Amino acid sequence: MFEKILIANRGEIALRVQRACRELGIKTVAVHSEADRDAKYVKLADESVCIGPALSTKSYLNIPAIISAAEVTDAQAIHPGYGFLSENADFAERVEQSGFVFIGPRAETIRLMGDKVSAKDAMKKAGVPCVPGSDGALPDDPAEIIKTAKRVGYPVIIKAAGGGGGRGMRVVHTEAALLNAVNMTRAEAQSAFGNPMVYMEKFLENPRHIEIQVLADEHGNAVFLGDRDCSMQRRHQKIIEEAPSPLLPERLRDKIGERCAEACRKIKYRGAGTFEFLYENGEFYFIEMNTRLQVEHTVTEMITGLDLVQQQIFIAAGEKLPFRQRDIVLTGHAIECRINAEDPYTFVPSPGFINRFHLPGGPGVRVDTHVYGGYTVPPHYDSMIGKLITHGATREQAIARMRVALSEMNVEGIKTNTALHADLMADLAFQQGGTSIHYLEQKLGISSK
Ligand code: MV4
Repeated sequence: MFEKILIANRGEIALRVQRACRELGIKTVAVHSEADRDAKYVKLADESVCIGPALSTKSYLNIPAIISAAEVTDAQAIHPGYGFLSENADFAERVEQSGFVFIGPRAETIRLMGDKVSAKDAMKKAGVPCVPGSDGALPDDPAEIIKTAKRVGYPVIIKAAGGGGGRGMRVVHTEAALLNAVNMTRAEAQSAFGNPMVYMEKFLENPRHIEIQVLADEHGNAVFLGDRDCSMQRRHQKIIEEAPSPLLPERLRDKIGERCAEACRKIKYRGAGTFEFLYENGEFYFIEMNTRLQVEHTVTEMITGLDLVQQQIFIAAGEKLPFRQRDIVLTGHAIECRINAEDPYTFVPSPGFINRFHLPGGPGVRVDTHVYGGYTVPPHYDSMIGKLITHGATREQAIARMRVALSEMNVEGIKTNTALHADLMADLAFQQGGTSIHYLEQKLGISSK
């Protein structure tokens, strides 16, 4: 097992990884920007290294600075968290070339999944159901593009191979608009991702976003850890996630989960991963695979009783998964509310000094945060300051616990989105479950783009 791990991230996930290490008796190295110098989680780490100024590109995205920090502290492995360099194949490669273990999939797997065309192709071949569409990237020939759209059927969506997470997409409703949309998406893809490749899919009008969590080791073992519903989102920012997905028949969950685990075995996946699907009319359609730990891994932890960060570490150390699929039991229901430093209705960020910070507690309540009274939320990074997670025997109980937890939570000095979460816990459609990816934007009265 590793003796020392460097955590190449900040905020709540840096603290989350640190806790997992400390439980295992592994020493931690925190890296931080000048803006995060005084954060408590930096002081809590066994060692810390300043890797640059506040601007992410000069610190948390600064590959040479992070590798130097691992060298001077003699760390053996690097955990990338989520965001920043977590899905950067070049970073994973340079970490390994420098003699450290990257806690995540092999660089070539990250690269495969980073290109959405090659990811979809690999998953199709591995037996995962995909959205009907073009066979790979669209060709240049306009006649071929028109033919493909006719076969797929309007509306279609044009997506950039280098995109993902909602960047570089365009919906097309008529043949008249097709070629222009393809050209525009290509041009944007070229300038945003340096890759003009685009592909076409049938546009699903009102799906839910359901994802499957997997773990796979280097010895050919893979399991799925149930599913999560992440449909409650605005402008591709998830705000509430839950596990399991409401109103999803158990038979369908097991069937799609087994397909994902089998795909992991086929592509020799290693580490934690997430298969993202659109779910509509009882069918799953693969869209992307995430090769990192996700923000919402916590709801899976609550219903499985597993520590996903520790499992990542065991896998990276070359161990075998300590369980089989039949050992994975999903218990109760968990909900996560992302607590953001922002106005609850305009979504304008609200960084600054927090003079009072009171956390909820009680049975089935978990809070993952690096924040405390007296902390200043820096303006340079993502506005998420923590995650409030509740677990209950039923979805109703998890919602009731969330309602109470939100009422106890008190953050003074900055605005947070807790009022929006309280509104959603009281929302009848949310309570019934199964709302689509468009529900929140419709409720807030804004268009989906
Ligand atoms: C789609 C889609 C409808 N049909 N693909 C947006 C993020 C990216 N991961 C994929 N996205 C979508 N792909 C087809 N064929 C609708 C979306 C989409 C979406 C997906 C998941 C969560 C939120 C979303 C919000 C708007 C659009």
